[in-house]
Parts: sequence; C-alpha cells; structure tokens
Amino acid sequence: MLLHARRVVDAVAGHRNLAAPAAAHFKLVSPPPRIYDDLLELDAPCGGVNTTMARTPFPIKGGKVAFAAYHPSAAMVFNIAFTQQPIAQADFAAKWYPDTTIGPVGNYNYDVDLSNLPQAKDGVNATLQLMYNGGDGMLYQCTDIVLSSSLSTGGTKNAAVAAMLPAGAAAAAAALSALALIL
Ligand SMILES: [Cu+2]
Repeated sequence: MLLHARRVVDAVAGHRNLAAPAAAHFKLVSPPPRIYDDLLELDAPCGGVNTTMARTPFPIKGGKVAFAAYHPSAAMVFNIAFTQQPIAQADFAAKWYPDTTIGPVGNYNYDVDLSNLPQAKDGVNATLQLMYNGGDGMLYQCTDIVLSSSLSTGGTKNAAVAAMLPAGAAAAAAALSALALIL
C-alpha cells in the first residue's frame, strides 16, 4: 500500500508542475461512481476501488451517463465490462460509446445504446468505465450497473446536469469562471 500511495503522490506532483494545474480532473456524476477521489483517479481500471458497488438499474437502450469535465479539452474512452468482478483493464473489453475528444470545461450527458452488444441482456451485470486524459495522465471512473430491458429511458439522467450543458460561448465562459473559483 505504501508503494502504491507513493506512486500516486509522484504522479500528482507531476500534475502540479504543469502550467495550468486543475483542482479537479473529471467526475462521473450518473450513474454514481464507485468512488470519486481526485488522487486515486490515476489508478486503473476504476480510480481506486476494484470491488463492485451497489448496481444501478440501467436500460439496455435509452440510458444516460452524465459526467463533469474540468480540463478545457480531453481524450475519452468509454469501455464496458461484463465480468462479475472486473479487476484489470483487460476486463473492459467492449465499448459503450465511441472514443471521442471533448471540450470545453462543463457537464456532459451521453445517450447510451447497448443493444448492439451481444452480452447486453436483461438482468446482466456490467460495469461502465470512463477513461479521461486531459493532459495530466490517464484517469478512471467506473459505475456498476444491472441491465434492464423493461426500463425504457432516462432512469439515471441527472436533470440538474442537463440544465448546465454547455450550449455556447456563454456557457463555456460561465464554466471557466466557476473553475477559477475552485482554483
Ligand atoms: Cu487534471
């Protein structure tokens, strides 16, 4: 554990040496992450917790994932594991959304359609993984879900986050000034 902690601290020290350090990286909002800890986010594959947590019922088609991004731009990868207890990156062998680059700072809602994945059946346990690289290392968040074919839409959509979706320059400026308050 000590070695592990030192590795995280070293990585964070590197973070502080950057020209524009951020107080936060990114945060999965909904479904809720296993854990949200800024320092542990560097820890693959789930940002600090390798045991599954309470599972959120999640529709096979029509699900929502909401997260907040605190870097001006970032590369993201969205994987899914169908193993009961994913403990390694290799367990996240499929994708729930194509790789993409996001920006600016703000809140994001993604519509999720898992119906093309052959493992995605009613009652199946799965784990969604978000990988985020905003320039200071690869960061991880995970959420444990149980798939449902009877849920249609929504269930997990965060209305407050939807209302804050960046819709243009004004929203971007507001998000950046909010970040300045954090710094
Ligand atoms: Cu960061």
